[in-house]
Amino acid sequence: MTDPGTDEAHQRRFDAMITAEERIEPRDWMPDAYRRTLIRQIAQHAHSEIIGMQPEGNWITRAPSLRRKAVLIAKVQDEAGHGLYLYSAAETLGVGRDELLDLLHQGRQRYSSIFNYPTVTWADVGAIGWLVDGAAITNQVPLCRCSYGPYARAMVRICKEESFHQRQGFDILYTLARGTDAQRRMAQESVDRWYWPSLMMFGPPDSESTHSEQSMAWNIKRFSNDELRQRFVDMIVPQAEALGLTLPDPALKWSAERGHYDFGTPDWDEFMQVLKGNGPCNRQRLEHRRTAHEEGAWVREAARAHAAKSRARQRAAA
Ligand code: BYC
Repeated sequence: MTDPGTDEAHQRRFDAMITAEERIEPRDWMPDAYRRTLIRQIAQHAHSEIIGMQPEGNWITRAPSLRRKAVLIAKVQDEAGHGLYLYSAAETLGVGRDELLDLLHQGRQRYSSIFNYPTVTWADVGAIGWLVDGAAITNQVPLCRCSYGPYARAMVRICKEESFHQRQGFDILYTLARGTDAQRRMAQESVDRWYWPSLMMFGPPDSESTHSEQSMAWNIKRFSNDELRQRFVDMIVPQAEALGLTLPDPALKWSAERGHYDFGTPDWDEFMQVLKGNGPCNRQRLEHRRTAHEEGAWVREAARAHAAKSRARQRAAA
């Protein structure tokens, strides 16, 4: 049994580390609720990375040139890599990757709402890079200063790769926006579809966010959902101008008084429906993931057999 006196001392030390902006490492004592919050967020983030491979993976066979295809393959591979860093970070908190994947497959853990929308045109690959990766960077750069060491360190590398991803999305849209009329229309139509869902990526409004206050007190989240959403809008408005495309938001307007762009309200009913599993592609995404996992069983088995053989060989040689 743990001694309550010791727990109190641990809690005091933990609180002092958070106040001093120090990093919490896997072997440090941490409150159960802190551990559970991190597992929830990191797992959700990892699941988003691997489910996020599907909408873009859908275009690998149809990319319009060899160069675009090579770049897209590399980007989708990067996302698998991000998933791996993040599952590893979650494992330092005492959960297994298999366990987390089971929870995803059973629909008991979430992944980002954004990946439940379909990629119906090539321009969607550009819009995902520009808007979705753009939103991801805005959300994730502050996570490089998250109080949990392994998550913060994973974020540094992920953010570097995400900035490159955003540039490739911008480049696709820039090319289309300067192409034929049909290409320009395709780019605009795609931005029209992805703008609102990308604003929803930051989560519900602060007034509805259940976890923000505690996560900010623990230095897991450094800014609220609405603060990051505002930052994102401020970033993309001039970028849309450079692209020569418009954002489908009649309320968008510079506010000299606030020093920020005013913008409209996303359709939060739609967001809630997507979270409940009723988005356009929820069922398809999970089904595809489960099938990929089942079909990959022989790879995991072969890797385990190989590891066992290598260990046996090492033992024999020692
Ligand atoms: N989608 O209290 P709140 C990528 C849930 S991958 C689904 O504000 P929190 C990429 C939330 O979980 C990008 N669910 O929550 C990959 C909670 O429900 P539960 C992924 C959402 O955690 C491939 C409830 O709503 N990035 O960039 O304080 C290709 C209340 O919300 C969403 C990350 O995961 C959502 N959008 O804040 C290209 C970043 N929003 O769990 C690109 C790390 C909220 O109580 N995560 N919910 O049932 C975070 O920063 C935070 O978890 C969030 C939400 C800002 C997302």
